Amino acid sequence: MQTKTNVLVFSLAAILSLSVVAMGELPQAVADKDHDNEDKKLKFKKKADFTADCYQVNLGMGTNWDCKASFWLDKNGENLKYKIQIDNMDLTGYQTIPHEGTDSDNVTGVHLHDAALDGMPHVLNIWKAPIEDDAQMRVIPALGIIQGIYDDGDVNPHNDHGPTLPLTDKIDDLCDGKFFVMVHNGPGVLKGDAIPTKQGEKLCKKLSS
Ligand SMILES: [Cu+2]
Repeated sequence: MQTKTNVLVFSLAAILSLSVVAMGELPQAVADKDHDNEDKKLKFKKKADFTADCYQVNLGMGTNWDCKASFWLDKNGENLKYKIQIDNMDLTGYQTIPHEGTDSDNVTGVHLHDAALDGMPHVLNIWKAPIEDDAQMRVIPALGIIQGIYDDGDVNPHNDHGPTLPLTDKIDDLCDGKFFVMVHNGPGVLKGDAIPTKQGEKLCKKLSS
């Protein structure tokens, strides 16, 4: 039979051991929160470092096709996380009803381009044609979302339409607002310039110093 003292001692011991467990686990919990990316142990801020609002650059496109994108650069300038939201176009299958006067609203390719380079070639091939180079790329077709992380591991020097280039060689162009996302549909193209936010400007300053 337990005495009152025994119960008290037992309770104190239990509370102390729980506290020790909680204190021991706290740093791990913080670390997990910082590294909540499934694919890579990276820390990205909540707010974006670059944002892009798309506009139509070719005639003959569906009037309500649109996209926007957010980008996050890690503090070492080695990984660029992106999230592209495409509206009223199909990534796979038939998520939207084709609009009258347009043959198709299917996306044929999504890329990052660099306006500082001759001929504005690709820096990253994201989706469909000519190739998908980002190992972390994920698509949620029903929501029109493409996301991933661009890093130097994605480099693909194949020589046809556009190679994927090392991100770390192009950070200055990115920081200068020269990167843009393109969503292709045959002759139609949506274009969105990745413009640094205040937070992105600060990070770019740090990286260039
Ligand atoms: Cu393109």
